[in-house]
Amino acid sequence: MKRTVKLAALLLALLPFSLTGATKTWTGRISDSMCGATHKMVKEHQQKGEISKTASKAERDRECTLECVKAGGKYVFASRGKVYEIANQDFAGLQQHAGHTVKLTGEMDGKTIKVSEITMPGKSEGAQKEPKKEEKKY
Ligand SMILES: [Cu+2]
Repeated sequence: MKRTVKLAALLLALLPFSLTGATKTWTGRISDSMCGATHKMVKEHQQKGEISKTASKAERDRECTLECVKAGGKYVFASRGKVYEIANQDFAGLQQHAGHTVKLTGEMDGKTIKVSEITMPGKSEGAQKEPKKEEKKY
């Protein structure tokens, strides 16, 4: 039973790839162009009162990304130590998953990705690995 479901999911997942060829999925974090892979702006945001000083690491990463974008930064995708630009900044999932570790699907052109889908990895399988409080918060 489980096997059949997995196989069906695999086939469904492969279908768009075979059609376009250039579409891929990566695991990484939605960050911002001011911070890149690490959120070095957190302290600055906290001094301005934009981020609570008692915020958890996950909250800080998320708030930092949102505040940096508000301040003129752009959403970026940080994966395996590299930072990729995102072509379609207005993609709804970017704000929704700011600061989150996600599975991002899109087409890469040089160092820029045009996003077509953003999902949270392990929501169905390894949900217990992720801290519960983060789900409640957002
Ligand atoms: Cu930031």
